[in-house]
Amino acid sequence: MSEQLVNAIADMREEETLKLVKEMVEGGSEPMAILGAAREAMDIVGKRYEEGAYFLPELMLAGEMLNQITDILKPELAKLPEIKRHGKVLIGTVEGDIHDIGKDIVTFMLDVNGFEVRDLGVDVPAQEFVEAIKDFQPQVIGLSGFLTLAFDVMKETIEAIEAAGLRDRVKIMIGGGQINEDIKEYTGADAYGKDAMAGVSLASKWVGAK
Ligand code: B12
Repeated sequence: MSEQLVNAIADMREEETLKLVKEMVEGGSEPMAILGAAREAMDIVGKRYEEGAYFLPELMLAGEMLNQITDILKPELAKLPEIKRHGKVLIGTVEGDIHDIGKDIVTFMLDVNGFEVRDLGVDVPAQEFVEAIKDFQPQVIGLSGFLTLAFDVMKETIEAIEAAGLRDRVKIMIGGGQINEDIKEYTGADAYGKDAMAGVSLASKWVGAK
């Protein structure tokens, strides 16, 4: 069924996609596994876009379908065993990048796991992160980005936090479609989280939650 879902999303069959997701949820499929299939489908959509088989409207429809899938899964995700913690996380998609579906899932998962999260939204300038750190006093910062140009912007954002004398007060995690360990090294972040649960685990570890 998971393969069927990957194909339905990748081929832009919206109605079938939503029907399948509902059936999978009712059949007891793991919500994280359903998200995994959606992510696999997004890679196919991305490739078709790169190859010129899909255009911007398809990317947009893929984004919409993903949002609808997330909405169906949210009540299920909220039922996952809660990891004990408590702390503040400031999150946002870095300047120049407007992808927010992945970030919103991370925000949601942090929230249902009891973190106080301030979400600065998308296309967030470095200085806005700096000001929000002063105001909100988070222990953890989450930077999200899906474009390759986000790598440099993440680096600049972390440099701005450092220049403001705030780097020692916060742990910084980064994530998003193309982010990996090498980008973590490049940007000077403390860690890279491959998915929302990794973000929750990192934040929990950093605030000393067991
Ligand atoms: C949907 C989509 C869009 C939608 C976004 C809608 C939205 N509201 O977000 C729209 C149509 C708006 C869009 C626009 C563009 N897009 Co686009 N898009 C995609 C697509 C298909 C899916 C992205 C997505 O949402 N994935 C699903 C989520 C759930 O992703 P995820 O990685 O599984 O998320 C998890 C982790 O990454 C992690 N995570 C995410 N953030 C964080 C943060 C932290 C702190 C942590 C710990 C973890 C974490 O947790 C998430 C949940 O588990 C990708 C292709 C792909 N393969 O990803 C292209 C893609 C990212 N887009 C691309 C491009 C080129 C664009 C445009 C430039 C197109 C254009 N010509 O205008 C614009 C960019 C505009 C801008 N300035 O940002 C390229 C980027 C290429 C590159 N090298 O930079 C991609 C890779 C497609 C491709 N292969 O060419 N896009």
